[in-house]
Amino acid sequence: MAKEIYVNGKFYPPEQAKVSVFDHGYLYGDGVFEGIRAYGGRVFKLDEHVNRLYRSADFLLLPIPVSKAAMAEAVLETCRRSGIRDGYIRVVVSRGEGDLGLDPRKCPVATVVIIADDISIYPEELYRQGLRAATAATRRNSRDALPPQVKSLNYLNNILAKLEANRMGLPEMIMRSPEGYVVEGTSDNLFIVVGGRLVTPPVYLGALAGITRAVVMDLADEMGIPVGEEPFGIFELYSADECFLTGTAAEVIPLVEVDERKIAGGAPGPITMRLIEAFRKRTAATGAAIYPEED
Ligand code: PXG
Repeated sequence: MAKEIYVNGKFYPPEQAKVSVFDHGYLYGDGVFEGIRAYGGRVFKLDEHVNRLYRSADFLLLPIPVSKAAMAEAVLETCRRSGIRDGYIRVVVSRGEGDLGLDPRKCPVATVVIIADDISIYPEELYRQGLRAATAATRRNSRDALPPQVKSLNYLNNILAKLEANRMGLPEMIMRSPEGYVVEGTSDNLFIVVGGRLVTPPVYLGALAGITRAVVMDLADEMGIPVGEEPFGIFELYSADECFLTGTAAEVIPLVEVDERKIAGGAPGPITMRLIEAFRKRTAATGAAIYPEED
């Protein structure tokens, strides 16, 4: 459980960890975030998450008041103070406290919050049986408006899609680009397997450059499975040999039904199962040590 929460360089018990109602993260969704996992006392892909956080903030011209190295150390220290070995870490950087107007010049310093908590994950049987999903009516944001590569505090189109999922009693939705290409889930990237090859939508179509996505591409490479980043539509999704989603929380999870159509006969495919196993080995064996004295 989160015991001590990092707010602007200091640690507070959860009930005392507070951010101003004048913070532009609250007033305008003006900020960025990361969701990170710890496995067995190690933070998985910590530098990659920190780098993505700073890239997202750079796009918003939002200066983060600590160095990347200090941010990585603050993440580890937050885990230590919460006694986390396996868990979920949320880093939030918002524009900071300002007045009620939009102008970011009124917010002299960004607010940095780090929470290390338990993780709620999909039940293990879903990794053996696979998820059901549907295509959402809500599209990904246009890259000409707010590029979806920016992991910003404005997740409203993902939330609208999640509300669709809730209404349909489904755990996930598949989101398309404004042009109708298949892009990703509400908080997961998507892969299909076609003729022994992995295909995932390119980032320029509006997919987040997922850290889990990159790990899966790397694992596939090591396993000699070809991988391509290519645009595809609903036809390729419905007729794929296999399909799975990837994300920090979901890891690698099979998708076996979309829009009440079975994919690959409605059961997880062999390449998906091999990748799930390889991913679990990778998360168990690598990462930044939270408790270095144990190494
Ligand atoms: N696409 C989107 C839109 C995301 O928000 C991913 C893909 C997967 O990326 P990573 O780097 O995690 O492999 C995300 C992940 C959660 C949660 O608690 C996760 C995300 C956002 C909000 C909540 O599962 N981001």
